[in-house]
Order: sequence, then C-alpha cells, then structure tokens
Amino acid sequence: MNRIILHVDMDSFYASVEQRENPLYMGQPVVVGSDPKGGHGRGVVSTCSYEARKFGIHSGMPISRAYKLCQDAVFLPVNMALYKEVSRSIMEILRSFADKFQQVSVDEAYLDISEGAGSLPEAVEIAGIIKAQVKEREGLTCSIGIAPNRTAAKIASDLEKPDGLTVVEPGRVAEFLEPLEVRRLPGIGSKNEEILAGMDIRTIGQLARCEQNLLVSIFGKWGARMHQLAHGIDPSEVAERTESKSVSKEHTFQVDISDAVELYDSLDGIAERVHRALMQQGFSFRTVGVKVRQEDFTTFTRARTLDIYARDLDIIKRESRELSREFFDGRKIRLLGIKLSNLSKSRMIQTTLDRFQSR
Ligand code: TTP
Ligand code: MG
Repeated sequence: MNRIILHVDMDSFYASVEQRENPLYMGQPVVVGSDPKGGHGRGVVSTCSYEARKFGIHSGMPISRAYKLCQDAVFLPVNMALYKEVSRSIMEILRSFADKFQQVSVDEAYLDISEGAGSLPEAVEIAGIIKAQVKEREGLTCSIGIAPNRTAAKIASDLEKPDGLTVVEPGRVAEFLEPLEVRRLPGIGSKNEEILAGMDIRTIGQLARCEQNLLVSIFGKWGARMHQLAHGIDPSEVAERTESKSVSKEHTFQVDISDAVELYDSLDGIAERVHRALMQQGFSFRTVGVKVRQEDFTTFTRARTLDIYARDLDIIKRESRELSREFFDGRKIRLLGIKLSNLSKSRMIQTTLDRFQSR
C-alpha cells in the first residue's frame, strides 16, 4: 500500500507570530533577528515576513544588509520563549491528526496519515482541515506537502508557500521531482550543488539519469542515497519521537524477601504503578524490562520486546512475572523494578487498542 505522508511547515514562522501578536505589523515588512543598530549591527536575520522578502531579505542574511535593503521594515528581536509556546500548541493540533508523528524543528513536522486517511482524496481533505484549524486556533498559516514519502512531501510543502497545499500522487514522484533544481533535495547544499553543476547536473531529473556508480565514486554512500532520492525513492519512516524514553517504578523491601508468592504480589503492585504512570503520560510500550537486586546487591535486568505496541496492565504483569521467574527460586531479594520502554504516543495505536479493549 502506498504511504500518505504530510510535511507541514509554518509560513515565515517567527515573523508571522510577531504579526499575530501585534496587528499593526500585519501586511508590513517584518524582520526578526539581531539588532540592526542603524545599519551597523553585526548579527543576522532569523526570518522575515513575506512582505520583507519582496525586498530581497531572507534568513541568514547579515542584518546590516537587510537594513540597507529596507530601512522602513519593522526590526524585532527574537522572542524564542513565545515561538516555542506557539510551536507547542501547533504541534498538538498536528499530532492529533497523525498515525505517526515526527516534529523536526520548531515549525515543521511529518505526519504519516496512511491509515487515518485511507485514500489520497481524504488526505487532501484532512490537510485542508489541518490548515483551517491552525489558522482558526493559532491565527497562522502553514504550507503542506502530501506525498508517498518524506522527501517528496518536504519538497512539496515548500513549492507553493505561503499558505500552500501541494499534492504529489503516488507513481508520479520522479516526474514531480524531474524539473526541480538539485538543491531542493534535502542534504544537497551549496557545496554539493556546485560539484554537481561541474558535472552539468542541475535538475533532479539530470541527477536521476546520472550513473549511480559515478555518484558513489564522488560522494560515497551519500551518492547512492542521492541517486535513490532523485528517483523518488525514500523508504524512511516517520519516526515517532517520545518525550521520555521509558517509564519505570521500583520497590525496595524493608527486609529481603525470598518467598515467591510475596515477590509475585509485589511485582503486581509495581506493574500497577508503572501502568498508571504510562497512562498518565499517554504512551504505549513495546518493551517490558525487570530489575532484580539480590541481598548482596548483585543486580540483574531482563527485558522482552513485544511484536506490537501495548498498553494493558495484564501484559505488564504477565511479562514481568515471566522475566523474573528465574530469580524467584529461594534467593533473598532486596529490590524489584519494572521498566517500560520503546514508547509511542501514536493516536491510531491507542484508538485501535481502545476499540480492542472495549470489546
Ligand atoms: P523556516 O521554516 O526555514 O522559515 P520560515 O518559517 O521563517 O519561512 P518559510 O517556511 O515560510 O519559508 O524556519 C523556521 C524558523 O526558524 C524561522 O521562522 C526562524 C528560524 N530560522 C532561523 O532562526 N535562522 C535560519 O537561518 C532559518 C532558515 C530559520
Ligand atoms: Mg517555515
């Protein structure tokens, strides 16, 4: 089945937030960055509004140059705390639409909505809803690229900025990429662009037609990947990023315990505590681990990874019991612990499991 991946990127993010906060700046050239100091500032432009871009101003440009290009622009300092706060709210909206979600910077994220959407027309509809929600709740516009892989989705989101929506149909990725300049490919910077230009390769289509071996001889492994990307091939997954890598609870006994029944009881109690923490943080897990410390402080850990994500208390109890059984043979035990790792916050997995559990 073709994947459906969205890349969402906010338009002139810092500058748009500033315009939203101060309506007087709406429609004005706004430059966010270091102090221009009347044209003598030594810092750079972080970003600027699309109105300022008409003057040739862009991210990374010396602020002194931006000042020369448009003295009348509104120059503002970077208010990172504010942008991070806005970013959090936006990411929450985006995450709620995704089967798999990956934030990649303060203003961009990948959403795998293959299952949730089911078809491309539905995905396009969802993208429209996302744009409307971001606009309505946060007063900001974003651009979205929809494609069967991450690279194509990222390139697509950039093509019709601001407030764009660009769809790349499966089976037409190479065709979509063909006329674009090579520097549109993530990873090809000005240096690689120059080397490729020296080989008369300027478009992604030309790059795709180049012998892979030749690219490998010049760029090594990256040459092979570059060639694949140019052909519209990018199997990389939207990788769920978890805020905490694991959830764990432990218990140290007042007196060392050797009775298996008591130990299993205690393990169940720890399972309940760790499960509660897991629910509070809204995670599913794939790996259950146990920690067993003997009276002499020798400490063992055992872990098992499940085939699928789970959230059930019963699974935690069952797995932790099995993993600790070998230690419950009459030895005196000082501490027991359970750790859940390989966590995921995927909405789809949770709703699917909710349905499953409520049967
Ligand atoms: P971008 O998404 O690259 O730029 P943008 O959102 O301002 O504009 P657009 O996407 O519409 O082209 O970067 C997101 C934010 O990151 C940007 O608002 C400011 C910050 N940033 C810098 O501080 N320095 C930089 O050189 C770049 C490129 C971005
Ligand atoms: Mg952006």
